[in-house]
Amino acid sequence: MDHAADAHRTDLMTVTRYVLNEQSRHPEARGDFTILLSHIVLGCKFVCTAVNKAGLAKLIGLAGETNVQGEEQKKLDVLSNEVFVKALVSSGRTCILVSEEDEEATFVDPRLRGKYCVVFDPLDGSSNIDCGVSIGTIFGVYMVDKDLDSISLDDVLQPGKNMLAAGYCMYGSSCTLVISTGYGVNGFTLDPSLGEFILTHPDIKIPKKGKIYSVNEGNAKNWDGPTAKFVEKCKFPTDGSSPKSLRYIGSMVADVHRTLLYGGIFLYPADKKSPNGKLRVLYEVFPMSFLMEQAGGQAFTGKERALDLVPTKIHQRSPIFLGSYDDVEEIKALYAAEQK
Ligand code: AFP
Repeated sequence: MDHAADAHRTDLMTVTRYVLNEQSRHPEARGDFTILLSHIVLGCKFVCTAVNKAGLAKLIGLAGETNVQGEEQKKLDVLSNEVFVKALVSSGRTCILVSEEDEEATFVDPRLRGKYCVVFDPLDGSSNIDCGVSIGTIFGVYMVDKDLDSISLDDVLQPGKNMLAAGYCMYGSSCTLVISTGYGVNGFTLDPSLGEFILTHPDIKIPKKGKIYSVNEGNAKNWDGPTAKFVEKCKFPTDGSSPKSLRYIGSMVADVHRTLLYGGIFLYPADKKSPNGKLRVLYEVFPMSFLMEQAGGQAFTGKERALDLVPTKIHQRSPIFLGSYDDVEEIKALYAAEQK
């Protein structure tokens, strides 16, 4: 038995320990955010287990189908939503929840209310479940600073720059939680033997310029001028540099995770058919833009800094270009040139 290695294993930076350390930045904090995060982490662990056994348990059947025991099955995204809603409400620290799965926002029962609003996509990329591609949960957290009896939808219809924290959990070859509380970005990997997320990617910084672009090129015929020019330049650079590689999974968490670690740009632009793009502002565009900026990258909508956008509807969409600082600068320059 390697006792030295075992002793080393007892000094692990778990996500809870990390957030408790972070709490010391705020002497007035009473541990509410740590409690909220531990409930989000519980939801991620539960969904991770469900995703891992999806093929075996036939959990991926359509909602309403029955399994061999004759019990009604739930589709994984429906199940994941229930898990997160229950985990967040039972934390006693939330007042408004916005989920991709629910048409309306959930206003938490006044007896269970706390000061945080959580916006989330419980299982993003779920059309990829059946073929085992990485999928994930995306979340963002706002704080309300007023009497909890007077909360309204406006408390979540805030620009992304007002988010207190954002993150995602990717269910892939390993289960990875990436989070920022506004002081950089850190990545944790679930150690299944301990059931704990361990800090494996401290202080993630995105390369200033990348060699990869990531987009659904099947939509190219409907793109606007700047997007078409940008992608053309990725393939046929005119400055003597090498062409970029194309990588596109079609699961935002996986595409953004690769972009964060390897650099490059992820884009889901507007097109003639979808003038606002596809991705949702509150629980896709904002959390990922928050993480990109915290890692030293940028996020742009085609008109403005993504985190400055003020949403007017909870399920609003926006075009998005995010990734390495220099790559996003290029697309910004193309849009600026078109304005002239
Ligand atoms: P699904 O949840 O329907 O699979 O959509 C995934 C997603 O919202 C996001 O994760 C992807 O980046 C994007 O859509 C992919 O969209 P396209 O299939 O249009 O490329």
